[in-house]
Amino acid sequence: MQITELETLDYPPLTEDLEEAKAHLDKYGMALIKNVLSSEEVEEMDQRLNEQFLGEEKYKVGSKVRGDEGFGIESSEEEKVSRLVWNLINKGDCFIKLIDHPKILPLIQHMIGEKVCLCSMGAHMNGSGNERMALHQDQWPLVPHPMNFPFMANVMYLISDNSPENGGTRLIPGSHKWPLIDYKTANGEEIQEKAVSLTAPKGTAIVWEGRLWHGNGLNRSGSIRSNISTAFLQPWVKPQENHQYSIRDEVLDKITDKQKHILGFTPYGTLGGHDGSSVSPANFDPKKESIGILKP
Ligand SMILES: O=C(O)CCC(=O)C(=O)O
Repeated sequence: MQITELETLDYPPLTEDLEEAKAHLDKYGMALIKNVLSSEEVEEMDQRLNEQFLGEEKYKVGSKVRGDEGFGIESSEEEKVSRLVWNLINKGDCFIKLIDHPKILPLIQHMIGEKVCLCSMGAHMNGSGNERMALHQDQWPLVPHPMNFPFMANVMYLISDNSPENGGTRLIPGSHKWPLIDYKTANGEEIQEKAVSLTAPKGTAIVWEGRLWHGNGLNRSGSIRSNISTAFLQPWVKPQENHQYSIRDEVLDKITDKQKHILGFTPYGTLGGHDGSSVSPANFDPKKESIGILKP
């Protein structure tokens, strides 16, 4: 297969129509959903993210990156202008609604099926002066053998306007239907050229399936570009974030039963339960209820 034979499409138009968005996902492997977040929601999330960025900076926690670490390139502390602010569920009530956003969840289910599990939720806060991350497929590194069906899907909520100037997300529409290509080929010049930063206003959500090639762009705008990634899996795959372990107690009280299902607090068939999955773990307290050594 020649690289020139790999079909690419232009970005689909923004839409607010659910059925049109599903058709875009099938054709392009992605959809751009307009006005998913209101300006008040965007402002609240933006404020919280900027505060968290500085807080993680102050306490020297979290992930500081330049962007090109996936190529094995090392950079100095000063060059690491971006932050990945992980596990937002613990970092502000405003993010909890993204676990099952009603305008987005049906699109995720369209791609990977009715039962979904949250892989992780984190902000990509790309600083000006960053480097481009390697183009990748989200689901590719997760399994020992590439599987050519979508078992993962991602959403990026735009908290900043995205444009080529501030390193808007770069995706290759149509690449979900490409034959399997290796990481090195995908990051060669010919394919890199096909991945262009999109232009879309804050409040938009980019939704894509796990086989679509994508990455971030170069931010040279002088300001941070923040997008929130909320990735989902079919429930048989181990998620990036172990939510049962990492969600703080005070946050757990604010989470609905439906959200707990998506966070993996319930078994899937015979998988992921406890004590043989015989107990519904939705309100299970692992410290009190696991059966230990018993004697007659
Ligand atoms: O920050 C971006 O624009 C892209 C992030 C990304 O590639 C991802 O979340 O998989």
